[in-house]
Amino acid sequence: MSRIIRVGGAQLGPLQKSEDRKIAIDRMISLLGQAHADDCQLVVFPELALTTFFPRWNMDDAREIDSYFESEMPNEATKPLFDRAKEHGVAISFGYAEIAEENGVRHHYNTSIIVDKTGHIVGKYRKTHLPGHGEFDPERAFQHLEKKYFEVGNTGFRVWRFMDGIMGMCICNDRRWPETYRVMGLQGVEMVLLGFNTPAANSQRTDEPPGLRNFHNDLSVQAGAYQNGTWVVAIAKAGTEDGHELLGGSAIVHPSGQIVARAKTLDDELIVADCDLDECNFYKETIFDFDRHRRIEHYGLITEQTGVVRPD
Ligand code: CDT
Repeated sequence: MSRIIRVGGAQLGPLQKSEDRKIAIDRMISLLGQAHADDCQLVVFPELALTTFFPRWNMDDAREIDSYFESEMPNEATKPLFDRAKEHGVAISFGYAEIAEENGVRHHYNTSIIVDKTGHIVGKYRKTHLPGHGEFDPERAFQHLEKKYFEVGNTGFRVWRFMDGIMGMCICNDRRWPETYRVMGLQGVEMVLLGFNTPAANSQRTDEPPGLRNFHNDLSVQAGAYQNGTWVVAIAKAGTEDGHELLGGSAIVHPSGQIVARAKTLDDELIVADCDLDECNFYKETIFDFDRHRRIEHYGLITEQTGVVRPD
């Protein structure tokens, strides 16, 4: 039985602060339509797809902050996207800012979901590695306040049996950490869906050479794919939002680590690849056959210790 999934990576161009959910959803529906016309079975959208990348703004008013969050999914704004995906029989994945009520307490998470072709949410992931800082930082060229607006996710890196394969998710900064992929790799992951919003400049090193941010993006997703024998679908929100540039470079990465589809613009753009999940097998059964080659007796520090402890 063939396990080829035609995947659409739906990069989004910029969303300005003044633009509402309807603008985002209309554009997502348009990309979904292109993907359906191209016979895609799964369409992956970016992190925080429904709004501008709001962690660049320092806000203290709780109502203003919450205006970027969704407390239900689907909701009035996103239902047309769910309906259209169901109508097309296409599965989707996208990120959004989530308010979750757990044991009577409200929590704020940076979340992404997998929605099957019948419109049901079958997987939810809450971002683990929150980058940036928790308070306004005047030393930075611009703010990245994810630690202020989000709590560390409580889902961990789960995987789901989905579309005849094993799928996982991570979000943006998670892609830079090898542990992210390895925890999913240990559960047999065959495709990692991930969205990102990456500022094109380094707020703490504005003289960084051009291209280095793109290089680090590629390095992270290509290494994660190869070292775990998995497809990685890495999709950006790109372009200039209220004067702040975000990287593009959305890519679909083969389990060999090679990029098989790549966005060329910083705007709404669909990239497509036929992803054969069986192509993971060679890597999982040879060089990265974990069962034969991993040496966990030497890996204890990875879970026992967070920061660096140098020798005396
Ligand atoms: N959204 C997100 O996680 N962005 C981070 C920026 C890090 S710089 C503070 C990323 O890893 O791309």
